[in-house]
Amino acid sequence: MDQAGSSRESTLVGHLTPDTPYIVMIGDVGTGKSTIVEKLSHEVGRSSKSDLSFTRTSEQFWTYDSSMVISDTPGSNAAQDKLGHNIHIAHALNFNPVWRIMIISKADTRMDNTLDGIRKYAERMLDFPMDLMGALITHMDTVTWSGEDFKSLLEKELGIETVVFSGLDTPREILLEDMKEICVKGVEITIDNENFLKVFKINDSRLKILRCTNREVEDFKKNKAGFDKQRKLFDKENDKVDLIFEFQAYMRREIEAAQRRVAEENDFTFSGEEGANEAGHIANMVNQMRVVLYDVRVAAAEYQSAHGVDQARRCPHCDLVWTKVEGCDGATTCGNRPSTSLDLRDPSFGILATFTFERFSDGIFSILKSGKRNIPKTISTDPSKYYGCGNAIIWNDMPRVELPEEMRAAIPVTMDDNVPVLSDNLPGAQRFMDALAGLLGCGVAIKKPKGKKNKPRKK
Ligand SMILES: Nc1nc2c(ncn2[C@@H]2O[C@H](COP(=O)(O)OP(=O)(O)OP(=O)(O)O)[C@@H](O)[C@H]2O)c(=O)[nH]1
Ligand SMILES: [Mg+2]
Repeated sequence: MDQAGSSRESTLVGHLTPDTPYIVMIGDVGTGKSTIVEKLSHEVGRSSKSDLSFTRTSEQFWTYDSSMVISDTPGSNAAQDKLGHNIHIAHALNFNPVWRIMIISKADTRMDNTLDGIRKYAERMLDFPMDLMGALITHMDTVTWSGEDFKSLLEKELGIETVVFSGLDTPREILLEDMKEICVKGVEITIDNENFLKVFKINDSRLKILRCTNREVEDFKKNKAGFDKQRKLFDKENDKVDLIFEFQAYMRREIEAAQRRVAEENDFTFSGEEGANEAGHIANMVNQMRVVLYDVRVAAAEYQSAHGVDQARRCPHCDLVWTKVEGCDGATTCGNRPSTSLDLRDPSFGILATFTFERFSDGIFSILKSGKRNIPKTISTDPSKYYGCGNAIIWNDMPRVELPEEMRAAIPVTMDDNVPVLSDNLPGAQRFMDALAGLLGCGVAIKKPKGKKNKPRKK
């Protein structure tokens, strides 16, 4: 690994507090991040026609009217030193409470390509509050489609409503006004060695390795498809409930096994010059598998939902969506859990069926009911296993949310699944994670408590 952390001191001069609106721009190399920063601040000489990644560190600048701070960052997809570039982006996100993450994408003749430039970042940041994400489309002077056309596509496809457009001829006053309008509230973001590889893609495109990880992802998807087909054959409700929970556990073990296979097949050591790239390939595979696992968790949440749940409401503090399964309509805290395990079974039900899952080389997926085991009758009281920000909420005052039928669940389903993207059990992986912690400035390999959220700060 290189010394990417060495220049993380900000050059920002002036009085910055957690209440200062702070915007971080992220995006591909050459999309126009530095051009925006130059326009909004007193800086010159940051943008370039260079055919390689030009900005190599993150730096923060006051806007020319001193109303907010904006961070320029390196392109996340740089061909050289992807790790170093992305460490710098992480530093920019950790620097101060973030009022908006602006994903920069270059306007292309095809709107789809412009949208993809936003999508690939937004998908990796699903754990951040949705209203923190915004899009900034540059190069609008080079296309014929209108901002309105793109805005509706962005909203429909990604659910992102905040978008700013810019071209070379956009006056700095207009751009500044637009940026001020999109500032809502500061959110503390922590990028540490636990979530870094979930948020940033640092692998190259070496085909041999990609072929290997793609095959694992395909197999993983086939397991899910096989499971979906087979589980219809079980008609007892209790079995269906157990089955889906056990399948989740099986899929988690499969993710770890796939990591081992890929590491062995490609002689990964997670050290030396290739270390970061190797970790990036494993993370890239696991992140794709997590999306499949998310579907399984949504199905599990459906089963957990109590009958009669017909409403979902959003916590005004952290934006988690909850459904009320018991209790009154008054005050509670975000994250308060039901008193007993709520699923389709009788609450006194204490036996879980045990299943064995297997996928044969001919692609056939099998589920065998292989026994029974006891489970605790009540859910865990360990607060670290809870979701929610812990702030006071009043059910009746919480904004209603329209959820699609399949998302009506008694528990919130987030991408925060605690699946390690680089298993500790891989030889050399722990050393890599320690070094990553050092580069991020965490000092030691810290473990973020399970369920800890990036908390919004009150205005
Ligand atoms: N036509 C046009 N050119 C632009 C626009 N924004 C930026 N450019 C040009 O695009 C090139 C790259 O711009 P930069 O601002 O350096 O891009 P960057 O995202 O900071 O690039 P890296 O630092 O390498 O990641 C420069 O030649 C800019 O003049 C725009 O809106 N329209
Ligand atoms: Mg730049």
